Amino acid sequence: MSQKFDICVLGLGYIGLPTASIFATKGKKVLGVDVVPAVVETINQGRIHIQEPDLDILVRAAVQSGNLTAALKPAPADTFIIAVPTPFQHASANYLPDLSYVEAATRSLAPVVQPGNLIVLESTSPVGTTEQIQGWLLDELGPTARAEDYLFVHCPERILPGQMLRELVTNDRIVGGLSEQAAQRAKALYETFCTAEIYLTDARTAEMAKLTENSFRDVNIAFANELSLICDRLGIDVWELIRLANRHPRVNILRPGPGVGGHCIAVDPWFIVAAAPEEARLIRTAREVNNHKPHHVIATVKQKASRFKDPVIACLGLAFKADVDDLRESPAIEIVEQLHREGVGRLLVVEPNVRELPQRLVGKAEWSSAEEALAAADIVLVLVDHRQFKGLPRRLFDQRVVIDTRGLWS
Ligand code: SAJ
Repeated sequence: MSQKFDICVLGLGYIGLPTASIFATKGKKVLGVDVVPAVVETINQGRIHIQEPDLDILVRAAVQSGNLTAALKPAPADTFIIAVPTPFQHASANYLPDLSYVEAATRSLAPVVQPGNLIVLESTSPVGTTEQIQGWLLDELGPTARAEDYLFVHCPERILPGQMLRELVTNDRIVGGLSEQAAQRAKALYETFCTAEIYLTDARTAEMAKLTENSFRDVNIAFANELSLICDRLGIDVWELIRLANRHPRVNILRPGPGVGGHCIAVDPWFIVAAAPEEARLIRTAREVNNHKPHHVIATVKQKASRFKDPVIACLGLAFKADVDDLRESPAIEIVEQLHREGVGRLLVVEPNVRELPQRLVGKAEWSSAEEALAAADIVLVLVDHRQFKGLPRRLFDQRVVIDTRGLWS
């Protein structure tokens, strides 16, 4: 590919794809790169492989304008944006961050990068990663390459799944540069579509800011989840309790749930814990409290189910939160799977935002409509507070044992 692009975005997932598309609709020539051929093909047809309200319209517009093309390999560009996953290794590896995708994406730039290029890390990353990508790139370019010839910044995304396209434009952004010049260049670039404030800082502070935001939310959800356990023990309605406590002018308790899902809040705090294990005691404990919550829900269901001979359990919702179809790291799926493993009863699953039973639950649970599941159920387990469930007539829940992990009607 000989054409020179304004921007080359590596990773066409939940962050890379909207970012590449919005730049393209603002007139930038964008190359989107993904290692999965089916993703590249889908996007080049103007279609999408992930679900997010209105993303299909944006991508179609970007591709039809001729400004967005997808490919398997990067090509020369003024700016490279890295938006690949940064998962963590599981408990056995002490939840250490896995930077292999960031490293591979960075090294793949070596054949095309030119002095003067800006390299932006958007992926949520442990403190020090922007310095590391500089190191990997220079290593790949060889001994003649000079660090000062390339500009590096971290510009974390903060968009909320379900509201991504609005938040992409209206959220304030933080740009942390390895140099002032790099940060200024990135600011000018993001002003192409971002209408909010763009704050400049150094790369390490920007990395930590992103991790801090998600840890703040995790700690606050853990407080709500812990309250729900305490209330279960003391026979208090946690939703009523929180509603009343929140009438205090300086109290704003979040909502308990079946656990914390998604691929951000349940992951990012571990990056802080891994970097400062002795200091990050509250952050670690919050993670543990939230990780424990699905087990509490399972124990509650088992206890209620023991009253029935052949219990039928209607499980309402599989997504990781309300009104999205994203099933990744969803506590609801973990709970349904474990209920099956423990043989707790017949499991009827309802998920209005997904077309069929996810592969992981095939043979373990039955796909059902809300009406059928509620008619057949002895126990109704509310796992997600989707708007479709809020609209169900209350009489359908009468005579059932209801375990409402989300406070559907609160
Ligand atoms: N949850 C609760 N109780 C609550 C709020 C959330 O149990 O009161 C649960 C949700 O059900 C879900 C999980 O927490 O399982 C996470 O949901 P969320 O809506 O809090 O956050 P995400 O993961 O969709 O998006 C977060 C956002 N971060 C913050 O709000 C600080 C978003 O702005 C980030 O861009 C995103 O992480 C990310 O990509 O890092």
